[in-house]
Amino acid sequence: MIEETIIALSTPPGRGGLGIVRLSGKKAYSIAKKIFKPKNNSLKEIPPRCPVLGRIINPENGEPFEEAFVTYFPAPNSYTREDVIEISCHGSPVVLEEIIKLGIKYGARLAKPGEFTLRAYLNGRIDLIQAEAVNDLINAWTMDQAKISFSQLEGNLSKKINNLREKLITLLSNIEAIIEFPEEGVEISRSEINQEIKNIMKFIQPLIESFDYGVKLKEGVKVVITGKPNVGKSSLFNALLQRERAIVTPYPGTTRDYLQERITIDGISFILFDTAGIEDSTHPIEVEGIQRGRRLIDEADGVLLLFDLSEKESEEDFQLIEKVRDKNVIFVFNKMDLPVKIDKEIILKKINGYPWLEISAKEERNLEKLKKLIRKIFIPDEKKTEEIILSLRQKILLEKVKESLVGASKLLEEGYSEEYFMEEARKAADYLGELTGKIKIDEILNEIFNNFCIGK
Ligand SMILES: Nc1nc2c(ncn2[C@@H]2O[C@H](COP(=O)(O)OP(=O)(O)O)[C@@H](O)[C@H]2O)c(=O)[nH]1
Ligand SMILES: [Mg+2]
Repeated sequence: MIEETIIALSTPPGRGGLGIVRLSGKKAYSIAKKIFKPKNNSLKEIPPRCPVLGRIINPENGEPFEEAFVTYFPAPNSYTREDVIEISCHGSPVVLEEIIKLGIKYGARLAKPGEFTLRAYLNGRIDLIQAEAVNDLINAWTMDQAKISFSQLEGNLSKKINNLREKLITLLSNIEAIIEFPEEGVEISRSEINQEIKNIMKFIQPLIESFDYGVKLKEGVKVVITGKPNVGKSSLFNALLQRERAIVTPYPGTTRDYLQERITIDGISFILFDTAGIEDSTHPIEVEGIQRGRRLIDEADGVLLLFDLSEKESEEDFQLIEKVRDKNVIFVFNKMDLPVKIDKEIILKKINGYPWLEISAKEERNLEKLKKLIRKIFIPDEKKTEEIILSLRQKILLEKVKESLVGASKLLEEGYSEEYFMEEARKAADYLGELTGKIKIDEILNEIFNNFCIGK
């Protein structure tokens, strides 16, 4: 399969200032020579790693139809380690499609999602953790997330994992040597071995724990705004988004389905939900909206429960407090610009100990304070590891590593013979190998690269 030359549009589909078509494989250069003529007639070959200006032509009739810069990256100094050609031209869908058609006509085939990166992995330029980081970087919502992916792309997490695997393998081969050549007189005590295993575990555990934070970074922290009808949920939603996304009216029951939008607070991506509120209603549309709101609360990372300062508290407010009590919740007293009618003391007694705040969604008062509170309360502790795991695949493998190490350590402590211990420890080393892709599993590769965009 790696014999084939692949081609794809590497910029997003649609019209734009620039469009880039990329080719990788043995025929990339010859295809470029066929469909591209440098402006400088004396240039007989396309020089390596240097953009050359020229025209794209249809070789059948010699007719030029686009101006382009072509860059040639000869193997192995390219993204895929194969010969790569990048054709940078106008972002015109018809022109780009024509170039791709010509590429296919002269020997390339359309690339599958992530196939360029897959080749970079198969050809040994990057490992699997780095490949996943490429996709995470492309899909990052915030700079914080992008920076983590970039660090992984640079190989920092891989280095750590490789180190641990090497440590484990060295330990195993030392033990093997002792078993095979007892006459050499080399000795490692069982407690020394156990200590070494525990040292490795010390690195694994924080990585596993970092996933809770990582997944929040990657997917966004879900925050649901709830409260009685008319307390100002949609107004707060709009104020946080800084645009009139939700309809706001003085009539209760305006929001029937829920709305969701992303906002970034202090480098973290939040998904904000405006709901219909949890009111008892009989209108079928409203009932459905209210049920959806309830489900959202169950799945939320955080809840903002709103009260209306300008209205007397009601039984409904108290019920709502009970409903969200076991959640990560911030209580928000809205409409602080109006005369107070609510008995705040009664509410505060009920929400004893939970964070709360007064705001005015309408006059945008205390919104910055609220954002700070959201950031503080709704995000799991930032783990003190340098590396943060963003991928579930990585977390699951790390858990398996841990399990095997715990097992190995137990076998040692319980006095089983070395063979049993070594079998467990070897498993851990294999899982670490799977993590970086040193050990290759085809189904996993499909799963990873199918999530990529075409052209990457
Ligand atoms: N004075 C004042 N009115 C507000 C405030 N927030 C919302 N409102 C008004 O309260 C009414 C209901 O607001 P809305 O956001 O639709 O409430 P929801 O039903 O909870 O989504 C509207 O007339 C808003 O203009 C506020 O902070 N101060
Ligand atoms: Mg509303």
